[in-house]
Amino acid sequence: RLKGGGRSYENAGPVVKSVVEKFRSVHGEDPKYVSVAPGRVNLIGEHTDYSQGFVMPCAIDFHVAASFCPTSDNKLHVIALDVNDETCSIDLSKPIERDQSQPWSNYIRGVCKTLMDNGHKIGGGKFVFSGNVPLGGGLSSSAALEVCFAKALNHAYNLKIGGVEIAQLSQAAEHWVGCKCGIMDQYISSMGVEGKALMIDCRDLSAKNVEIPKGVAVVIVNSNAKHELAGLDSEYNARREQCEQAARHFGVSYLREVTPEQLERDSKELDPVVLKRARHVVLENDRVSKTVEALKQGDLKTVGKLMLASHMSLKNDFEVSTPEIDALVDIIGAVVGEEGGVRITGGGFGGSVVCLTPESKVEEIRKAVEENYPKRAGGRQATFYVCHASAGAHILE
Ligand code: GAF
Repeated sequence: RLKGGGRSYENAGPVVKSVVEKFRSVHGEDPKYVSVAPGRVNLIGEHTDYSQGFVMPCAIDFHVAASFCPTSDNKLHVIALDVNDETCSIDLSKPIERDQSQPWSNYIRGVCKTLMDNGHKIGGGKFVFSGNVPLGGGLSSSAALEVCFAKALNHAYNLKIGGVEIAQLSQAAEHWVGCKCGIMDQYISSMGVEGKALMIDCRDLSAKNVEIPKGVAVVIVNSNAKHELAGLDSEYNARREQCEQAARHFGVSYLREVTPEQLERDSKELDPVVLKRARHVVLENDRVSKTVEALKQGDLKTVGKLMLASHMSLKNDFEVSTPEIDALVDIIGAVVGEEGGVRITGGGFGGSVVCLTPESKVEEIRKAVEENYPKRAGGRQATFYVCHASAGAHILE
């Protein structure tokens, strides 16, 4: 059994191989399991999840993997291959605190804490992590890390936690680290379906599979420009507070309850900035439902219009875009024309755009980006991925 050959992780890709090999070289034995959790790209429905609205992401073929073996003590020993093999030890019999000298470890600590706070009995283990989700690319590397680890502990300690609850606990871990995110990223990382996007209702946490029409490519272009501002989390949290303020104004718990008609009718007294945020959320929810319908009909022209409207709303009303992202939307939009669409994806303040396009246009888009983006982004190059909608988190033995 320890010879390897029969194990499903032996046939997996390079990230899994690297965590298995590292585990062997450090611990002198095979890991028992490997946990894998993907990043995501959101096709439409941005900054709506924490207002209990609709989102439509798919999991992507970039992931975080952890090789691991449970131990009989109360200590976690964790190696981060991508952070110069940094190691952290967590003693589960002591209170769990954040460690700002190893920011990556806080996601691990946060997952331990939320699992234990919710009554789940976990014990020690040896873990090696690595991943290929581009950091800072707006593709949810932190959610992939949390979900990967929660899934691993769930398996190691037979906790019997379902996929949606794995997502909720991972979201709570992210809150503990400092970003008051919605549920989208952890949900899709845990629950993603091979070959499909999911339309998630962030109120009842149900999801419907959405087919990506045949011959349509999902292209991600990373601007490679991060805008730290006063700290990304604080900008994000400020947007969330503004949405909550707007909900209070309309007398509802979440903006999901507000219709476009009510927005129009009852917003006279609302602070103008808060009104812009609310308008984005209310109309974006509507766009998600319309996009699902248009995709079902294979109507890429309508999908493209909705994606552009989403982008403009995130730029002008929600104010989370950047000049580099806007440049990518212009450059790609000019090639795609009416045959697809492009928009900012993820939380914003940098990161990536997502484009739905006929496969036949992918190379033309790549060329246009290579040629024109550096001119508009101070010499910066973008990174181009054609991605495949992938399955959610899983365990390899
Ligand atoms: C980030 C958050 F983590 C998500 O919950 C979501 O709000 C997204 O930004 C914006 O749609 O990825």
